[in-house]
Amino acid sequence: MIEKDLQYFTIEAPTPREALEQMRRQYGQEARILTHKSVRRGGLLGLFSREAVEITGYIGKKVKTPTSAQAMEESRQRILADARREQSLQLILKEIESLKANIGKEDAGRPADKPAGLARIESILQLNDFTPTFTEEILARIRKDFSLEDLDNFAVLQNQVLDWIGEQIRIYPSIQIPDAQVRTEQSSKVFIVVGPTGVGKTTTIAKLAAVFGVGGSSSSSPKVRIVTIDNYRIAALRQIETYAEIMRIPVACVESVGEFKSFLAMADGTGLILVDTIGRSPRDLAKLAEMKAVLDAAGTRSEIHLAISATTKASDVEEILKTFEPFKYKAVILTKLDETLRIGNIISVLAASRKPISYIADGQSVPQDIEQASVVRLLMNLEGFHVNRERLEKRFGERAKISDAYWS
Ligand SMILES: Nc1nc2c(ncn2[C@@H]2O[C@H](COP(=O)(O)OP(=O)(O)OP(=O)(O)O)[C@@H](O)[C@H]2O)c(=O)[nH]1
Ligand SMILES: [Mg+2]
Repeated sequence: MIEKDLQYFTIEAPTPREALEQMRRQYGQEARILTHKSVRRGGLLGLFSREAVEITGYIGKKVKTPTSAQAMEESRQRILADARREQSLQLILKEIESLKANIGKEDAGRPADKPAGLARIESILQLNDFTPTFTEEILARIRKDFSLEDLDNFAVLQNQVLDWIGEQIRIYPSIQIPDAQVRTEQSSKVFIVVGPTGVGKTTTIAKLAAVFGVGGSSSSSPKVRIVTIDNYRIAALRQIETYAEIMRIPVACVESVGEFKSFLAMADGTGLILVDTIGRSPRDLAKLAEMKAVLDAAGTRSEIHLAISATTKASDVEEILKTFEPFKYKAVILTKLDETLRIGNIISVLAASRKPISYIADGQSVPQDIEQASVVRLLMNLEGFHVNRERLEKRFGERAKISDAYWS
């Protein structure tokens, strides 16, 4: 008979990431999450509040209380397994002996099959969920550029690998709002966020509106306006209206091409028009086409960005990138970075499709949990590497927490 002896725990931390890290630290790899909820602390309607995260979970240990027949069978199996392991060990030892003998005969500088440094990098890349193709490309570069001797210096090796990963990450520049004096209808920036359901489009729009709306506006030409085409759902409309009201930013709703065109004409002189869209499943192609027809009304001055949650697995990211391709999005906004410890999957897929990242969102708090995308921020998120931040900043430039502007 096998029983599960479960130990339950509850952890509260400022962010999901810290909660996950604390769980790993305290309870190890075996720990499993049962529930996960956000607890808000202070603030008004989520604005300026600091959220905490509470997770509950368990660690399970299998406890065996066998009958005597089972006990005999089990010890028989254990002895057989030990014997097999012993045999495999003998085989491995033989293999090592023959490898040792062969290394001496190999040409100088030709790498053996998988030296320790290479294997270590491979397991770090796997730990971070880099795709097999991305991992293989990095390993091939190491084999090409590093001699066996160089591979012994792991510090040098990992710095080189971090540089190679960093070079694969493309960054899209942050929004530039034209000066008030030169703003016309045609010079307003129209920044549209599309993406699958629930990834954080509306929250991102609210964060950007707060950050870029700093400095206020004259009553005739607001610096920032929000427009939503997500007015089919009352709750969605209320959500953005609430944010807009608190931030004193005008918000409008449009449903058709005609309405969007009239809105744009009316919004003449606005610095930045942020467009929140309907959350759509990538499979809902008819609705996506309908939405695209409305967005096309903004013409060439509009810029579409695709929001993707960092928790999405590689194959789904590929599918989302493809489905939203007709929108000709300029860059990807990576949301919910705080909810995962592994981002190799996203880095791999974006590198393969050559798509840049514009912003990174890492929490529910408006407006603080957003920053301009930077190579350093993403590399700092990788697990298993000893990251020298200063070196990376010299190589790739510094992080830019755009919401700092809000508080200064
Ligand atoms: N942890 C975390 N949660 C986020 C982040 N961004 C948004 N959220 C949360 O994700 C949930 C959905 O956010 P929304 O902004 O409503 O997502 P959406 O894409 O507009 O959703 P739909 O309009 O329904 O498609 C909310 O609970 C947000 O607080 C983030 O960066 N990190
Ligand atoms: Mg929304």
